[in-house]
Amino acid sequence: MLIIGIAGGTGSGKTTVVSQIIEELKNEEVAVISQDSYYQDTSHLSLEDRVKINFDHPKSIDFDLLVSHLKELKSGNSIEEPVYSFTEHNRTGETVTIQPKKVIIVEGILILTHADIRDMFDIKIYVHADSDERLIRRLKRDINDRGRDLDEVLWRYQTTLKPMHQQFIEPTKEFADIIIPTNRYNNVAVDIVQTIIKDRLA
Ligand code: UZR
Ligand code: MG
Repeated sequence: MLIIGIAGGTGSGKTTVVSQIIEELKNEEVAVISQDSYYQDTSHLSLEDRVKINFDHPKSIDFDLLVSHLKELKSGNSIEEPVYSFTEHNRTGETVTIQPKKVIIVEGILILTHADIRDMFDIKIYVHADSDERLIRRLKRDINDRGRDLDEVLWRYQTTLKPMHQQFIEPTKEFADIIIPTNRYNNVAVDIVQTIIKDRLA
């Protein structure tokens, strides 16, 4: 089994890189796990209080559960990945069954901040885009897909996303084996990663 961690700031293009990497893999060969599914269970809080959570701080992630799930997969067992709701800012109570696969990809802004998780990755990737690019992408996504407005997104960016990025996310670049620049479309880096995967699987 090959476990690949893909980190990078919000709007850096992690999701795009993941879908490009797995394009040539068969469904039965790969599973993708998102850090978003592992936000802490916040059922004990009201929605009003959950909105105030700092979702860009490492403590918002249930790393214990993520570590234990990766260990299960490594041992050949399936896991129940929690399903997260961005409108409720909480787990839905539902889960999806993830079977162990030859390639497991874990993606998320904070996944390289945790030493135990870093140790479990065979390949660590950091996706880099300039902060203005990332802000543009984040604005478009939050306004078009998540029903937020311009002022709210900019306020969150300045007060939370930017400082958390500088404090926790950007420094994890030094742990990366590969840094993929995504200011523009980049297929060379993806080709290289695909070649490494094929090589390891052969
Ligand atoms: P990516 N996030 C939400 O917007 N709502 C939640 O309930 C949980 C997380 C955001 C989080 C972070 N920040 O910046 C982003 N906020 O999801 C990470 N606010 O996801 O890497 O796809 O941008
Ligand atoms: Mg994403």
